[in-house]
Amino acid sequence: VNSFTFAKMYEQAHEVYMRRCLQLARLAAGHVAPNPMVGAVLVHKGQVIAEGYHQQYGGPHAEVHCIQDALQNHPDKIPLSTLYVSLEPCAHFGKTPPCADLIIRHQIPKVVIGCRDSFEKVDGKGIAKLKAAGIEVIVGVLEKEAIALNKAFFTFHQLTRPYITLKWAQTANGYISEEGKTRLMISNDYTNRLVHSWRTEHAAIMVGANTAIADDPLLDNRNWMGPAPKKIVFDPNLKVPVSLRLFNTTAVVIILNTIKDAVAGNIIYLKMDKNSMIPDGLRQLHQLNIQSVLVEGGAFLHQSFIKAGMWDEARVITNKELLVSKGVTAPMLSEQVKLKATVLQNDEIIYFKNQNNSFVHAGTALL
Ligand code: AOF
Ligand code: ZN
Repeated sequence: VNSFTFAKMYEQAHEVYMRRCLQLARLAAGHVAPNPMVGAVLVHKGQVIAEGYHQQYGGPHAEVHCIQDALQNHPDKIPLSTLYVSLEPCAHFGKTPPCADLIIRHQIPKVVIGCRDSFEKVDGKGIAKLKAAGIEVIVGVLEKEAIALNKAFFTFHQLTRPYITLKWAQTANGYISEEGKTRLMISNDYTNRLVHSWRTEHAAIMVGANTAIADDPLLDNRNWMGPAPKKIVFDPNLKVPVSLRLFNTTAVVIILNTIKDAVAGNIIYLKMDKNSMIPDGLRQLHQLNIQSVLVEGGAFLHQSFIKAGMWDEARVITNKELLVSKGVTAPMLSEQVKLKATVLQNDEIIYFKNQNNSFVHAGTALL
């Protein structure tokens, strides 16, 4: 066995343990946002002796759970083990004390990290702290997967705007509405429920003023379990009446407009710059800590996001049996990477990724 093979073996071993971290991290899906999902394992002589993950927003981080597990079962082995963690250990006092300090205190000699944390209070400081304490640190094992796992979190912190998912439903021949009809029923019970699961996985849902008025949607997630997303109406000229059904809710409703900043009950009016509505609107949503938005149309709003280049993913539902002869055509994506297509009943569901946002890698965990 030559040294090259040894190197390869170690690399693969790192990946095996990191894969377990990612698996653990995913157990918290839906429970930790806007925090990232994070998993950790402690390995002693090739054996996993402890595991942990960030389980609850505001609760202990992955490293804390993992080290607690080790303290119960293998306390003597901790200073002789390697800690694997899918995200850089934190260095700040947030809702919990810094994980880097905990690792140092327990004299763990080596830490293998999936990817760096781009949250400004961490952003390399955790790695620096560990190194300064003499700990051997390896960064970037299964990095693409680790980033993809928390794609909204990284987009939010690196691009200072929410992660944007565009969603629309179209007929077999590419129309999203039919001329002369107020409502074209493209979706069915299956796709409706799917859309509600998508809504639940985002921090907010957005529609344009015309769609809000024409469809009078509830914009809630009643057909899926989980926290209620905020509702956003893109209404530059404030023409949407508050008598619409979407306002009849305890959820926060944000109205992006060009006229006023104000708060009225659960309604927040945010004034955007007329000349750069999308970038400025998104900047303000970032300030409100909204990490991800599902944009549900209509076509004009979708096109505005596409034109601004400010979108990350598109999810298109095509009813393969429905044809109309005249209407509004579906948005066009110029830069698109087709990631996956599935068929649900009579519908094809296609996922696209904006390839210009290169740092959000299409790892296995993307979808
Ligand atoms: C870690 N391990 O398991 C997680 C980390 O408010 P706090 O104290 O919970 O801190 C939240 C920030 O900590 C979050 O924005 C992210 O940067 C990092 N999350 N760090 O060391 C973990 N979940
Ligand atoms: Zn931490």
